[in-house]
Amino acid sequence: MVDYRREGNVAILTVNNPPVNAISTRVKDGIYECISRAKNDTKVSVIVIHGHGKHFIAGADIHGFSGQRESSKVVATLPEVIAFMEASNKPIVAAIHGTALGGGLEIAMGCHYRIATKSARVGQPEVLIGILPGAGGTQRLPRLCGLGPALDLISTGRHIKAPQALKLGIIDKIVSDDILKEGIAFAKAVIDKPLNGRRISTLPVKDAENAEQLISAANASVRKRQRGMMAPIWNIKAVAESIKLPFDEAMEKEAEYFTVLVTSSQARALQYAFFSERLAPKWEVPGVASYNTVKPMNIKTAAVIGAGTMGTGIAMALLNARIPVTLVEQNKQFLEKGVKMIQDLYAGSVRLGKLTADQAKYLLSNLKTSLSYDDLSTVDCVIEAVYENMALKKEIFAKLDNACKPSAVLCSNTSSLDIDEIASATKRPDKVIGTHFFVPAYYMRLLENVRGKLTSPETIATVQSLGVRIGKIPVVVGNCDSFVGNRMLGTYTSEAQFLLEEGALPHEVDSVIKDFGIPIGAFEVSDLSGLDIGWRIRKERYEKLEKSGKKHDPNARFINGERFSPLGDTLCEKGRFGRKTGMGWYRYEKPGAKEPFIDAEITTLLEDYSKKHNITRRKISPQEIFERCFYPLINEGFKVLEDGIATRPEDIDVIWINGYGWPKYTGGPMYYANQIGLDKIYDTMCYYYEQHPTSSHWRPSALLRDLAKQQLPISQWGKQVASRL
Ligand code: T1G
Repeated sequence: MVDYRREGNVAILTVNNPPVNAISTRVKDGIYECISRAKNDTKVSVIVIHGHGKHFIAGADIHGFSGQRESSKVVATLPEVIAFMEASNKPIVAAIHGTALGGGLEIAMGCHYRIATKSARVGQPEVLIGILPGAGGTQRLPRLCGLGPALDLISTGRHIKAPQALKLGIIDKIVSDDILKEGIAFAKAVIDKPLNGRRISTLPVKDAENAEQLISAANASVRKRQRGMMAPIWNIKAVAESIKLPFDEAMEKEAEYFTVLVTSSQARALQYAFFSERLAPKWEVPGVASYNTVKPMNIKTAAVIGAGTMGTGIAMALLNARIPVTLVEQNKQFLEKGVKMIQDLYAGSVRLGKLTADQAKYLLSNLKTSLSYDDLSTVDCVIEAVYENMALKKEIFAKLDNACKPSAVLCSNTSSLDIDEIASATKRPDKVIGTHFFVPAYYMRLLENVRGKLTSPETIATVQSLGVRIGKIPVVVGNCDSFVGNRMLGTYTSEAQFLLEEGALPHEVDSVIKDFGIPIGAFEVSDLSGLDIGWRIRKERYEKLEKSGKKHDPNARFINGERFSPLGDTLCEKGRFGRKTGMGWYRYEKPGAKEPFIDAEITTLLEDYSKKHNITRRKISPQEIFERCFYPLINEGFKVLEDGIATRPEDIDVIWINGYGWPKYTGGPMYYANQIGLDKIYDTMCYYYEQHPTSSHWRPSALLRDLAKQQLPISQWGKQVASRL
């Protein structure tokens, strides 16, 4: 785990715990033992510590917080090991490459010098997994780089690159990529230098005089950006101790606050989410194939069909990953508008300092445009992103099938339509798959990859690997109406509207949703994305219905015996499409404005609606709003598992956290259900099903019922799921 060797008078400690050199008990013990050995070795004058493989040390082993701890040979805790390093009279140099994160940076701060390669990153990301730096990070970092930057880094968990770390004084020098050679050379140069002033715990906190202002600014930022999370608050509290107490006493406070957080349900949920996000790309379709049995195709070039918001966003996601893209539109004007959108977004990134002008120019140089599918004969992959219309998509896929080489993978960015039907327009259904991106596609991390009946394992592997390459978290799901995310969302939006019919107002429903931690309410999001989008899809469904001989009544509150709310259609008929028209479920100052206002017209519309349909409006409690919005959504998640549309509960949680703003600190809907208690969810579902028998989303899932009886931990639901498929 930690290797020791000596080169002349330099002791070299190599941490070797793949894949990221996480600090397990054995690594901690190994560091202690090797430092002791170096201290006692009279031939050693200086010590270098570095990491084997891609990283220096990426922090404590996250498995260790909830799982069983390995027993330790050495009694010292990690903070004690770091204090032991700092106290050494032989200088210790941390030679950093890859990342020095969490406990990794804390170990580096226990050293007397830190050097790093230019691409190395450092940070204290503990807050992101619900805890705080528990090995002196909250006390040494403000001494090293100042209170302001330390509060920022520790409360946000963001990583910074070596050049910025150098500016902040976190590292002493940037060196070439041959990190060990550089470490040894640096070590030799500091052998005789006095260590006074190099032991960070002995230094004063920089910027202490501005503490009050800096701490209150950090707290204000947390309240705004990390609403509902307890860890950022405790992280700030721990850093604040650095200006109130001497180092040793403040370390005791750090340990105390660490215990509060590490035992919290938010920390467990965040750590579950951490591992779930890393599980998602490792797809598994029981009985078909899995990520470790199939090789993906290498995508060298891609095309995107449609230069609207979605198409341009997808093109940017590909360009950002250095994949050359041909953007195709049917009309020159649309194409030019799309290109301008991309150029403007890159120009914005340059203004914000996220890209240099040269980088933006390079990315744009990989963008080609075309008005003809004939230009797509050599691309490896095409992503269609036109509006949701089956006939149009089939026409496009038939054309693509003719124009593209036989090995090209054809993807649809549909958010709800049948992938098998789209694939049926081609002679290569094995190479057709859904790649459902989320707006804005260059930013949102979720990629819901929808496999059709005939999609080949190689095609699945290809889009999963493409997803990782373009920085997404790809999740494989099966083909059904609206797939996983939107299928579950459907129950939530329906129920939110039923609540309006019965007495609630949009802002009342939205505030319960936001209080739970979803950043934007159901009606606010509907106004943001435009009510007309759903209306267009519904109108297609009404047309289908009419074609099958059933007349659609625009006032109908039931379709095929199922409760339905025509309120969304009513708003659209009045031209209330949301923000873009300055009115939707809310009123806006002008079209395109962001701030929603309660609209008296909507209140009157709802009252008239209830009267017309003989519904007595009543005050609906926040608890009822919560259960009615979220329990059917959770229940639908169990049905999705039952149907084999998702194969793991973790995948559903990843979808909701990364595509729909579900608060990560609750772990996702399935994990959260487990926290509430599946028996409680099941009983509540039964209760509401009796009240609302015409809404099938209240019918409790059989899987939920069975799991509720068994009280299995979420990691073992898979067996139940597999036994049903
Ligand atoms: N513990 C255990 N496993 C870890 C790990 C960790 N800290 N970090 C990564 N892994 C696993 C991960 O699950 C995956 O496993 C593999 O490594 C590659 O990761 C004392 C209390 C380092 C930037 O929070 O941010 O220190 O899926 O897919 O994109 O005060 O991993 O292959 O089986 O993410 O190249 C603080 C978390 C801990 C760092 C690499 N440290 N890690 O990214 O690969 S708490 C963190 C990351 C702590 C101290 C406190 C990233 C990465 P598998 P990956 P990557």
